[in-house]
Amino acid sequence: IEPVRLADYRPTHYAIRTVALDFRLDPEATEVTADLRLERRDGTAPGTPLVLDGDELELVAVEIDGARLKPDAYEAGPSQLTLLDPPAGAFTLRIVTRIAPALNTKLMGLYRTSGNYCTQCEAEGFRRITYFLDRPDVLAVYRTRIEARKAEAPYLLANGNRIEGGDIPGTDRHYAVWHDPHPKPSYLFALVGGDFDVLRDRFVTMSGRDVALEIYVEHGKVERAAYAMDSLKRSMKWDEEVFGLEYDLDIFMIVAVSDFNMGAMENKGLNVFNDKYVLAARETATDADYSHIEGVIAHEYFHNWTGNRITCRNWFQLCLKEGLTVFRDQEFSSDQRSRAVKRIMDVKLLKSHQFPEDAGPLAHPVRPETYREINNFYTATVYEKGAEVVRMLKTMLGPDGFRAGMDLYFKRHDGDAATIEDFLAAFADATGRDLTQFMLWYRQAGTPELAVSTDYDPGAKTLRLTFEQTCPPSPGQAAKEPMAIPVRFGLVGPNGEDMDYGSIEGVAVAGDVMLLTAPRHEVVVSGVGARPVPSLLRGFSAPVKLSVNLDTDDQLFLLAHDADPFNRWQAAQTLATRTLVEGSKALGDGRAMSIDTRLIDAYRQIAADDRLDHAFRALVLGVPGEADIAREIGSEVDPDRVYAARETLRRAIATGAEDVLAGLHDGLALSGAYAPDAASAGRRSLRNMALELLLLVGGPDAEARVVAHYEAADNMTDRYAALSALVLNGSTAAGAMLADFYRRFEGDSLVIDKWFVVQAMAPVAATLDRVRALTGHPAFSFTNPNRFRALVTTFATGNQTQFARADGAGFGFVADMVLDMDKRNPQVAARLLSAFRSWRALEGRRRAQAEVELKRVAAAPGLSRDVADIAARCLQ
Ligand code: BAL
Ligand code: ZN
Repeated sequence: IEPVRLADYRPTHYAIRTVALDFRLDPEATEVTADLRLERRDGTAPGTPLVLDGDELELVAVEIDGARLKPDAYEAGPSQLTLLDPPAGAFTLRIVTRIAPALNTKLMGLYRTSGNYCTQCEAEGFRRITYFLDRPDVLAVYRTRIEARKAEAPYLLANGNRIEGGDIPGTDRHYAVWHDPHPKPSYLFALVGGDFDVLRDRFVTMSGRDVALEIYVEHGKVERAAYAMDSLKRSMKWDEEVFGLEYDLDIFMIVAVSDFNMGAMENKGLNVFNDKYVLAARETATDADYSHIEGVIAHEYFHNWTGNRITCRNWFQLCLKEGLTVFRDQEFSSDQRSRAVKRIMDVKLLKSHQFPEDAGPLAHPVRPETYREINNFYTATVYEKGAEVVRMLKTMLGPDGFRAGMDLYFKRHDGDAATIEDFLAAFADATGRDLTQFMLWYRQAGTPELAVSTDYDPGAKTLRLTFEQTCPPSPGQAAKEPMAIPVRFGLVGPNGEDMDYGSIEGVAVAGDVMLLTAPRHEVVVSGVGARPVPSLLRGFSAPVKLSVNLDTDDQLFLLAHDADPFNRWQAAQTLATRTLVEGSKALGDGRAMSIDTRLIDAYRQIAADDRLDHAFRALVLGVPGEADIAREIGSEVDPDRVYAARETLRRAIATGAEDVLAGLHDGLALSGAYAPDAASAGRRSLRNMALELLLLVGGPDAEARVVAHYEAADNMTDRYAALSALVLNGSTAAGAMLADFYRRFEGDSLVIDKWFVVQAMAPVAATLDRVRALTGHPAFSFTNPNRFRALVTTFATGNQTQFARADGAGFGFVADMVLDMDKRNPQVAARLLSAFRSWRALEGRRRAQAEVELKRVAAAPGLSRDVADIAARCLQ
């Protein structure tokens, strides 16, 4: 497959000014009439052919200005329509296509979900509806007419405002017409037709626009949309207050569907959501679900400005809208909840998903310069690292400089299809800063490594800090240039408080941020009255791998005293990681694992410290995940040893803090009405962490405690915490509890997904057979992406020991699933295959097994572009 390259970008020869669409909805034969008002762009020679994209389309008719085209005037196939000699002036092209939503298993374009019609057009799904210049730099004003049988689709929705509608006399059909005044690219087009319940509300914007808010859900689920509605109103308010951005239509709609490839989609005025990010009730959704709903509702809403009003010139610029919008939703959640806790959770996600991606064969820059299949670039790098890059910009420019840059970006580019260069130019121009070097964050892949050595001279009262940055090679990028790395810092004095200091030489400093720009900086801090422990990269001020020559005592000191909560958490992670990396090596050599008792004491103290946030304490007690440890080990990884080391450390913490943990579990139970707010959720998270650890101590009491916790639970967070603790621990009572859980929630598909997830994660040899058997369970489905991901993708990405079994059977099963799924839904298949991305870091036997399976997939006939691309890149 030929790659698409950024360097080859050219604007289109023709512009599409307006689009009038007419849909006659039918499951097997929907007819789509598109009237496109086109004109040649300046500089295009008359007679230049017009080449429109298509995908699996059946052409019914094509006309120009009302006259049918002669067969020799065009060439048509399922994936292209070419007008050989278009008119010299502006003209209207009418294209009639026929599509079959019921047969659309890729869930791109127009498809069916639970008997309703819906669309997904990002990135290249619009071409599955009609022939079009299906790329983000072609902006047009859309008018959409939809017609359907009234009984089948009482609601007919599209982008913009509804301008007309009614029954079609003498038939059982009706219609609606929608008009979206804001020019938009085709990927933001949406249509929904179906039968729903609707939750309605209103929001008055800061300039007084009265906006109707509507959330469409499956019948009987309207109460479960209340939290989503509340999150939407808070998001609208927050964007006005923090960024001065206001909503721009009279209606904002969200439709929740059960079959969806992504989490949600920001179509103008008509967001379509995976229902797991809309529906929540106390008995069915965990606290994590609630916070995801809040975050995703905000994310899609915020796209209205960062994505829709200003869109991407081409798909290489995907991070222009995604990285920025993730940053915005992270900031929103930080303001709504606890900033420190949110920051730790975001960095955990970055380190466990993006760092491994950046360290393996699928590594790519935040703004890639080449792709074979754009669907494979909706990645942790584009989203999460993209958000970190925006965060660094704010750290470097300060809040006022950042806001000035954002304001200028909106002022300059509203209505444009823009680039990362445009984005950075707005900040450079608003602040007078040179961001040339900063641009490398968008262009260079790989996680920079920052090694720091510190040396205090008591005589001279100086602290010397030597910083050295390197960045490992990544595909297509052997050598890297030094990056601009903002390091937020403080010096923690002997009394545990931040110390004052004199001048700083050797690096540019603004406030508490040093800006590293060279491969090496020798920094001297003078006027340092006593030996400090430097606290570096506070708040994780740059997405780098930091190593500092601080010993255990210094790290314990930071864990106990650092004024920056993120670095307190990081100190615990650093100490635990050292213990686990050493421990897994020791276990491999047949030695016992050594655990410093001071570390266990520190965990105990954190657990017991009532001055600290509950959620924060729970996060500190969560030792690094298996993937994090594997990444730290780097090569020749044996997942069984990693798992054993991790369990040993967790058991040591549990044993060392047993009385404290029991006190927390007994004392933190909440009485009264359930609330999903951050404080209550934090309390539950600490109590559930205590429960999980207590089970590791063992004994009949521990298991009985978990069973009692399950029985007493009045919400899904607590109930599911008990279930996962038992299942993941391999406890004898797990089987009965799984059966009970299934019975209780049999009709509730989002909860049954959880039942599949927890079984796929069990780190025991029987899991593979169990997962294979569950693919035959009546509740399993290859057609519902959430269900397939719950069982199969969770097994591949959330169960390191069983996916990477030494006998290769886990890899073999997942490869079979990829090949099966690829025939139906290539995006879901490709996502599953990317679970192999760290295969080269495994020890020899497993590595060989993974390679066999990857090669088997790569050699299979008829692969989708999505899967072929991931297989080839994994093997390169
Ligand atoms: N644009 C795809 C879904 C999202 O990131 O919002
Ligand atoms: Zn997004």
